[in-house]
Amino acid sequence: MSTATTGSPARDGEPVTGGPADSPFVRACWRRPVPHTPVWFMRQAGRSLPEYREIRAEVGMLDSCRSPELVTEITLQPVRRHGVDAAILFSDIVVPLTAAGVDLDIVPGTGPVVAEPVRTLGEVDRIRPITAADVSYVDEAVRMLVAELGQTPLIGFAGAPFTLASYLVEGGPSRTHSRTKALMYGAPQVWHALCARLAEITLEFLLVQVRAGVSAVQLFDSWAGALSEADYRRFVMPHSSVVLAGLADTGVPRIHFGVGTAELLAAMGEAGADVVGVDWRTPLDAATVRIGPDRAVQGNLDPCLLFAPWPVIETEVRRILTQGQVAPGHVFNLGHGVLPETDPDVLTRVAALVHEASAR
Ligand code: 1CP
Repeated sequence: MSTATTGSPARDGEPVTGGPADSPFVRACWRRPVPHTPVWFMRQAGRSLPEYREIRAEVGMLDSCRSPELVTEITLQPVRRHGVDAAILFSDIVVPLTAAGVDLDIVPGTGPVVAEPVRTLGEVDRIRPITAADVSYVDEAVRMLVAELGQTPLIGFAGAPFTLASYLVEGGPSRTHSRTKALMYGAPQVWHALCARLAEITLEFLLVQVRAGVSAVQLFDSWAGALSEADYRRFVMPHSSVVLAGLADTGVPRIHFGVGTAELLAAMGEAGADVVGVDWRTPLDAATVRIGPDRAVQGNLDPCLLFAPWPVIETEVRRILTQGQVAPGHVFNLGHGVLPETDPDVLTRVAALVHEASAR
């Protein structure tokens, strides 16, 4: 493979030769031919890796996200270990919220906890827009990583307005998202003001990552599956569309992912995605029918399957590769993040199997 990079966007015709923009991962996102199906794992960096746990034993989660050196090391760990086709920036969806002045912490064993939940217009107004300077540590980490990664693409990411709003309105993780929905249905003007502000913050956070050199972005709307399609289209999609449309001319593919989104797959594509992430509940061939021919798919091994005996895992990986061939582009992944108890050697073996079984 040539090492030449052309800064030109990979979209609409002109092939880009060499560099991460010509990697199997980015090519699959653009529905171009690939030498093998690319694979990475959501939450590949993190608690399943002993080398991660060792680093984190001494540093808090948000402090590690704000240290470009630690972010670089933690992001590279799964790339070295598993031979995956892409790295994902080590950060968290709540990092831009802290930069916007929200008082929150990531509590071990719980997740993000917000000191003062946001439920009124006055509280929305206190969340300020961010500038690149507010997240300069992210810019620095991405630049360091791009230099280290060479041909391997780096994925940037952010949380989508609904999923971020859910943490802000609930004050922390929620199973039902009941307060979030109460605000959405009961005070739609507050809801839309909150999501508009979050879309603005998310777009700037992603643009910082794109300007610093990420090769793709993923917008995580992890909890959007809690909504009906009608409510998704009315209350959420317009805001996620602002984010995705704001990235349309950057030349990097946009992945849009949520859990339990079988009924939302078409809408999540229409929101402005190049790749739609699919959880394990919908086979990729059926998902492709819903999403249509203009977008690639990403997924979708059940993370719990990694605890099954190897022959069971192998059968499932091969099934997903076969069903993924129906899609105009397929990036192999899990249907949601790696669970902390996962044996990392199994992930390495899955990555190797995906490469070997899909080699063309
Ligand atoms: O101490 C620790 O290690 C904390 C665990 C942890 C980690 C490793 C949290 C707290 N965040 C992260 C990193 C992280 N978060 C990454 C980078 C790692 C990688 O992918 O390789 C990413 C992409 C995220 C994104 C994220 N954070 C999402 C969207 C993805 C998803 O899994 O759906 C969400 C919903 C969060 C919130 C969050 N942060 C942390 C936890 C435990 C949670 C979930 C809490 C809940 O259940 O609501």
